[in-house]
Amino acid sequence: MLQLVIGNKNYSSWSMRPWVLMRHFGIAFQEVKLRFDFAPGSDFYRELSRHTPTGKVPVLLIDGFAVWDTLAIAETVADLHPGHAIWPREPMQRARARSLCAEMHAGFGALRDHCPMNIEARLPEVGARVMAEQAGVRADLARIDAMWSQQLAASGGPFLFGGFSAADAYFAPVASRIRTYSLPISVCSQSYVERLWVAPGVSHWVADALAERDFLDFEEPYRTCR
Ligand SMILES: N[C@@H](CCC(=O)N[C@@H](CS)C(=O)NCC(=O)O)C(=O)O
Repeated sequence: MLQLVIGNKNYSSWSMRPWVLMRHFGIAFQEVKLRFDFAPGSDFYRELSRHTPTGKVPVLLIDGFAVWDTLAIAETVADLHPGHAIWPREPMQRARARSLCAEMHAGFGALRDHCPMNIEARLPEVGARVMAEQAGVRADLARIDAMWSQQLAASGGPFLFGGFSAADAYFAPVASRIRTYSLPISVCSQSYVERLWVAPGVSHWVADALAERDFLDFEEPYRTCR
């Protein structure tokens, strides 16, 4: 049995990726949601420590055997389900998809720091301020825009490598940030954001996130009232 340990759906960008991926491909799994609480010794960390030494979600449990870190989970899901094109089938395209995911995994720190995922929020004024003040965010966004535009032109869309793949699951939280903060991107990339938003796995996660209504002050650096 597959179980996926995740955090709050409104906030947990890393949890979103494997959840969306498995849901998109119709891979059955049980969701185990742990409410975010990053205080030392919290229930979140205590429960998580049963599965991973990292103190971070997501964790995939295969009959109780733990796989942690999103990239490892994506690779493991692909291993477990070779019948699904989790990665593009063509080897060079697969290599490119892995490059983009690794780039996301290791990078875009300014965007992540200044525009944390908050699916429910609409914060265009914060986005405008961050774009004006943070060169790092502008650089991250420019790279994402270029990456998506090149990839969509090469593949013909509708997703980065044609059909939905791990790469699209990887960028779903970026699409969320672009929407929440109204970050300016090209028409081509914006239309990709809108397609991604209504893709089956992504739209299910978003619906759950909107229904969650579990707002946490430490995840809300920009909102003073709701
Ligand atoms: N590299 C990890 C990052 C996971 C991560 O940072 N998860 C956050 C939630 S989105 C978390 O669990 N944070 C808890 C903490 O930092 O203590 C992955 O790819 O899964």
